[in-house]
Amino acid sequence: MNLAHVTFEIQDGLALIGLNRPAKRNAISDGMIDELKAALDMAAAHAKVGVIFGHGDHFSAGLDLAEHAERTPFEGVLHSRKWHRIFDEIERGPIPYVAALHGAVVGGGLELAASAQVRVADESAFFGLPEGQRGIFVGGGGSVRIARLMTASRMADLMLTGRTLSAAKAEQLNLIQYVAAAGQALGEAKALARRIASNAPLSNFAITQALPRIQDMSHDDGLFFEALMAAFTQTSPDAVERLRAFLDKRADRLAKPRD
Ligand code: 1HE
Repeated sequence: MNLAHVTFEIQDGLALIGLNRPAKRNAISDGMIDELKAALDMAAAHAKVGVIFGHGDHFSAGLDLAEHAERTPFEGVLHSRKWHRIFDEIERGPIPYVAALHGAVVGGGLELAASAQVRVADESAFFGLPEGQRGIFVGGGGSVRIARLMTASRMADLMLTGRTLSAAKAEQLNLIQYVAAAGQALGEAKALARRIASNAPLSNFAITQALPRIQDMSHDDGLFFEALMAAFTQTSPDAVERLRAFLDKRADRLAKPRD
């Protein structure tokens, strides 16, 4: 597949996926979402971790409103369900993702970012859900993912008032985990991704596959599923060697916190 709205590159075992419609502020069109799906498939086949970022001055201005204005309600449902499938591939797929955020991270752009396991934003980033102003609703999984990250009440506030949040505020409200200096989001995201890539692949798989599903379970089912997953990861030769390396004092000890 020729990519026109997304870039794809493998670098140090990482898949770098760039949203690439800067003239339209990386608004997510049908073409872009199809290419994003193709890029996710390539990443799963060739990389241990993916990094999603935006070319130009913004991560993404969200849904392509010009295309959306032409959709019938039924087409709207199908469109939303397609985004759900593709963003689920990021949140619950075979490899973890780090989102590198700057500029606008709004609407569907924030829904995309929320599907990554780790989000790092630089100081230029601003976050918002202007769906109320546009007369629409979230459709990319935001009412599930964003509400869980920041609480439904915080999300309702963003949607009702249309206000935007700075990176510092977004970190305080659990929308993101890291704030980087201006221009450093991608560099930080790659550094985090390299660190994640050094984990046992089966542990990363368990984290991306099991952790979000356990959040959907009852207390008892969650604990049982956790025990099965723990036993399963422990059987890999990788785990056996990593545990032995620690006990033989060949493994790195934990570093002190940076902040
Ligand atoms: C777009 C879009 C878009 C820009 N769809 N074309 N998202 C929004 O409501 C955010 C809408 N965008 C903005 O508020 C601003 O564009 C920005 C703050 C992100 C950037 O401002 P600025 O001044 O740098 O750019 P601009 O002049 O507004 O936009 C440049 C071009 O990008 C312009 O097109 P041009 O042909 O006139 O040059 C814009 O029309 C175009 N553009 N954003 C289409 N979003 C699955 S449900 C998810 C629901 C949502 O995502 S709702 C939130 C939608």
